[in-house]
Amino acid sequence: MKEATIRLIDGYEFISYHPEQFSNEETLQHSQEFYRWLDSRRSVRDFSDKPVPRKAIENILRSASTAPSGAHKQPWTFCVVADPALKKEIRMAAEKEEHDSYHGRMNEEWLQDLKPLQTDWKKPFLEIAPYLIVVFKKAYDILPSGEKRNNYYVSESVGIACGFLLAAIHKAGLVALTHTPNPMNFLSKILKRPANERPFLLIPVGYPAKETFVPKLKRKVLENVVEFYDAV
Ligand code: IYR
Repeated sequence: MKEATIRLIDGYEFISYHPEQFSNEETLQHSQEFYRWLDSRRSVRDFSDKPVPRKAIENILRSASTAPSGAHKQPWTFCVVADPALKKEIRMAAEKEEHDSYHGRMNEEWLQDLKPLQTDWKKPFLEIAPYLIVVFKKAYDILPSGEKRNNYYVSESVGIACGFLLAAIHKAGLVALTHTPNPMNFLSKILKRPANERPFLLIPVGYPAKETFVPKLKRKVLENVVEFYDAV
């Protein structure tokens, strides 16, 4: 490993960066292996109640918090809910909203689009999964003095952090669901979050149930999601 050196630029400390480098062949191999591994991740709705080590959750959240963010503000709070009474409260509130969504708030096209997933308003996984990670985005920061400070590209930043979070969960052999009860403001109330935080995603985490089935989905092929602009 090359030793890191410090350089002062306009009074700010920079550190030399030496990311791992591979041969072209190794680069190809690593990219393929990573794709295959990431492609094996699936959203899961059937959880086991088997306990998950708290330290694993802490490491997963450390990974999520390495995500790039606007002006490096890291505008996120991950609330980790393990208390059964709180999980029950969240389930009740989510199901109330979801019931109304499935019975009138979502239009026919939306309901048809969800048919292959076979979801409904009932969310038992919110009580079964050992942990609920409730992700909040921070529209702005509040300094200890009470002064407000701006955050930038907040949704982009928190979205990327959630991507890292899901990858870290997968790496640990755990499963998750990116759940979006709508509206989500009940989460701010139940978890008593400050005014600068808005709920972003509700992510139950745990081991999969003994028997877990997921929809047999096909992912779009590269040609349908990528446009290359090569020299002609
Ligand atoms: N929030 C509802 C509905 C739902 C919406 C989408 I878009 C999904 O991909 C899946 C579900 C629910 O969680 O059931």
